[in-house]
Amino acid sequence: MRFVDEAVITVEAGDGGNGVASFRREKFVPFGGPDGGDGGRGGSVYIQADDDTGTLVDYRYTRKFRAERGKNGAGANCTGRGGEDVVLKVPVGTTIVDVDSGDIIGDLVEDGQRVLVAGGGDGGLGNTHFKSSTNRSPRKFTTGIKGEFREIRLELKVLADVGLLGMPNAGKSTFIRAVSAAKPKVADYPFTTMVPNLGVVDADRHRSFVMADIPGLIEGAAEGAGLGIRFLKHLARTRILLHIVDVQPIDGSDPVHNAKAIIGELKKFSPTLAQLPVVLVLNKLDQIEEASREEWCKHILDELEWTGPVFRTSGLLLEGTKEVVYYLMDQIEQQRELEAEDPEYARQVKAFREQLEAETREQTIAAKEAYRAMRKAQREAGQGDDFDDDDDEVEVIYVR
Ligand SMILES: Nc1nc2c(ncn2[C@@H]2O[C@H](COP(=O)(O)OP(=O)(O)OP(=O)(O)O)[C@@H](O)[C@H]2O)c(=O)[nH]1
Ligand SMILES: [Mg+2]
Repeated sequence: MRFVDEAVITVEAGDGGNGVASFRREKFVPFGGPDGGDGGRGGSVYIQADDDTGTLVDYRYTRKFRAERGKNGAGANCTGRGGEDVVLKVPVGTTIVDVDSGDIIGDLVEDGQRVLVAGGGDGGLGNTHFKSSTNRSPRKFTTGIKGEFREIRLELKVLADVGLLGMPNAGKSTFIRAVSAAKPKVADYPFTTMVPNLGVVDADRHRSFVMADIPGLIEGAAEGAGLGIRFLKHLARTRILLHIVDVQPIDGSDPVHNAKAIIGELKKFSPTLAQLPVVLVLNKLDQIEEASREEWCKHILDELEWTGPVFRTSGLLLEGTKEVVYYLMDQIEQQRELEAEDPEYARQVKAFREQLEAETREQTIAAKEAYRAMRKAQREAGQGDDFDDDDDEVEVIYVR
């Protein structure tokens, strides 16, 4: 399956059916009164979050959606049948934005949550409505109202409590495999992971949280290097970032330099996102001889001037990973409790999230435009391929 996290579609509700002018025709009733029924209401278009939908890929193929028109009214005071509604299913975590105004129409964060995006037009009135003491046989009726039309952008951001952050090959996917049932591909080359993957991490039987594995970041990502920053927005709805650092990269690069580069890219992408709590994980410790491990870790931490939480792990050998899980679970529970108990804290969190959403949306759109401009320039210079950037094919593994 392909993973698509953005799509622009048009939605058009059904027009209302027309009212009708009709008169009663009955045996032995010489002057039958008006009996023209109303038109039916046009069908509406709704968008609904659905746990079984993991991507917006369908909206890349079909981009226009129309609901049915209401039927016209008929004689004998028959109201026309209403048009059928259209319900479009999207993944949980989809935000719906009106393209013209830029307004957010809805943010679907729960399975089954639904929002109206285009309202069906009301049916017209039949001539019965226009009967009066002075006009007993009105010929007047009204036509149905047009259904609403809108161009909307669907934006998917995965919903997770913890987001993995790190260089390609740092061991992010191995880590999520170690702590959850998610089984993203692991390989010894960079950019193995091309799309976000989610895994449910069970701390124990009744306590769990969701972790998101996203593609690796490299220095210069903000300028489009590697896969760029298009996936960073998927960290915007997490509470905690888990920064995985390979203590002995196979390419001989310096872990300190790498870690600084990641933090730098994060800040460049969104200063607000960079304010999320970061937990550092010094990973692949099995690569270093036991005797010099601690010294090497201390060197890295000193160089980074790291004062935050830190763990030492081997994702491959499942060493130290449980401790990380317990720590994260405790932090998440504390945050959840505070939010439930302290309205002031909850208000601050909400304001912070709103700012984060706005900032990541802006950045993602700007990055996309810059990328398009770069590709266009490349093509015009006869470089690059004719590949349609909107249709890049990627595989998704979506475990929740
Ligand atoms: N020795 C050792 N190797 C590891 C460890 N964790 C991951 N690896 C290896 O490092 C390589 C990269 O691991 P991945 O989990 O695919 O890394 P990633 O961060 O998801 O990489 P991208 O998806 O490319 O960004 C693989 O060959 C893994 O087997 C570890 O703790 N110790
Ligand atoms: Mg990976």
